[in-house]
Amino acid sequence: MRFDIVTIFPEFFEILDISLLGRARQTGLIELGVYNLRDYTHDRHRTVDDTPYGGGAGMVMKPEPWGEALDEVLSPSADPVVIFPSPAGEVFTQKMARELSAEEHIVFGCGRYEGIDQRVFDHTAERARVRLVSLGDYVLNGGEVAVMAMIEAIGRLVPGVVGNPESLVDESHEDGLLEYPSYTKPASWRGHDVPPILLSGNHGAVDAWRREQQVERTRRVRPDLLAD
Ligand code: JEW
Repeated sequence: MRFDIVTIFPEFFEILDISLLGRARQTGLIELGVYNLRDYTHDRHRTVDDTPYGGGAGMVMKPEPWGEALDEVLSPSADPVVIFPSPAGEVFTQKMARELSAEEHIVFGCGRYEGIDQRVFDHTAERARVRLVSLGDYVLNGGEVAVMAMIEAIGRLVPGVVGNPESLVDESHEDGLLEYPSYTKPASWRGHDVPPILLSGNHGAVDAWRREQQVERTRRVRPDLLAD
């Protein structure tokens, strides 16, 4: 899997060198490229934004630097997916992360200000599979934080990146339910005891209890997940 990121804040992604995916990068399972959008400008001030046609508050990202940056990042690629984080996109889910983990090349375009000139999406869609993706129904200041979250969610599903593949199937959202509560030693801590069933050694009873906890938790906190 190769991830490429176009951003005006390339330093933001330096943390990826030492996080979970750092190991997967050393082994070649995941490749990462980070591109500074300002490197694709030609004026003294390296301008990436301008005032919106039609008026209104704030600034919009100019199309030309995006065009040149994406020309370079997309050029070696057979069948890339280009993801633009956007509050107006489809909501990112575990299902989407699972699907994207099978891709060979994902390019992320990080907007700032009030967003990117619409023609960048339209033009890129003529050369690649473009998706506008929202991390959730709240407004961030730009796409960088959303891209970090998506890379972590997608990258850990790439075969070989997370140590034990069985630990992945048990997780929240993989089966449409929230996770069951977890406990470790000591068995009693500050007056709070581990549920005795977990100390019983009865694996069938433990599995049933955990499933019951998942359903109860999901019904209480996220009834919307049970609806579908
Ligand atoms: C998000 C990218 C780029 C994603 C999620 N666009 C826009 C916009 C912004 C502020 C006010 C109005 C529109 C900031 N912004 C982004 C926000 C992604 C950009 C600029 C984003 N929330 N916010 N899930």
